[in-house]
Amino acid sequence: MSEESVFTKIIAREIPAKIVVENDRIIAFEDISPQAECHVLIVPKTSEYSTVEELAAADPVLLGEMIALARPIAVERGNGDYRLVFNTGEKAGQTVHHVHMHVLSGPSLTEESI
Ligand code: D5M
Repeated sequence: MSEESVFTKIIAREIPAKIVVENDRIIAFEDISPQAECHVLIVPKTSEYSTVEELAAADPVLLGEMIALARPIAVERGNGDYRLVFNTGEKAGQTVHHVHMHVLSGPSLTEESI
């Protein structure tokens, strides 16, 4: 990656974020623009991967570790059920090119909402 992403700056504590959970490989923090009562981003600390398909091909275990964090976050901050979103590519709305998983949970999620 040529330029540091905003997430790399959060990981380095160069800019603030509301951190939810962190371990040696992953950080999770509140989305700055929440789309549900619970909206947390789960982000691998490495900046090697821009998209979920790159991550899945290179390190599926890390992807699994990210997914495993979703349930406890949704239980603690939402209603227990959750939606995972990986926007992949600019035409799908990806604005930060450091792979990240949106965890959405709460009563505003409906079958109709995206
Ligand atoms: O999602 C990128 C997401 O990143 C979007 O929902 C806003 C969020 N974002 C951007 N900057 C910050 C900071 N500084 N803190 C927390 N959340 C942030 P995408 O899938 O790329 O559209």
